Amino acid sequence: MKILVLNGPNINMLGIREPGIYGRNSFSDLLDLLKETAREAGVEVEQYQSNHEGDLVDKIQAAYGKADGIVINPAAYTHTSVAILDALKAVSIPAVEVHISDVDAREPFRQVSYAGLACEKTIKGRGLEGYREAILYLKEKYGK
Ligand code: CA2
Repeated sequence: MKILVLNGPNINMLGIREPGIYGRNSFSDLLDLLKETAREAGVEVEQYQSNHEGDLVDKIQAAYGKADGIVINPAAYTHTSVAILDALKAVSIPAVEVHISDVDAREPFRQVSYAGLACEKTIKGRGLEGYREAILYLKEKYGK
């Protein structure tokens, strides 16, 4: 089973500032967690991070016919991007939305998710562990 993990803008800056919101873990810790989870679950995980909306759209389109599941943290694009929503709908690959912080407990604009409309599950406020939960959920439901 192949799972594509997508991360949007500034996720590569994790651990550098705002530890009260995103925790002390770095982006490199996230990459380690993904590798460990892939091994544990027996799935193939590809991670892609970009600060550019179109690059994320391109990556979702390229997953068509290749990935069996998508885990996506669109970061700030969560709250603005109809393009990412449309790309997820176009490929129709089972997708899980992840947010490190509890977006519902933050500013009102963070409580709107476009991408989430194309995701069958949203995990928020669980820190990096949310990515692990999302991968295990997809493996459990669609694993082969
Ligand atoms: O909680 C999440 O996972 C978010 O998707 C993270 C995004 C934010 O825009 C979303 O509303 C919620 C931000 C990504 C990381 O931003 C940083 C900001 C300061 C220092 C380091 C990273």
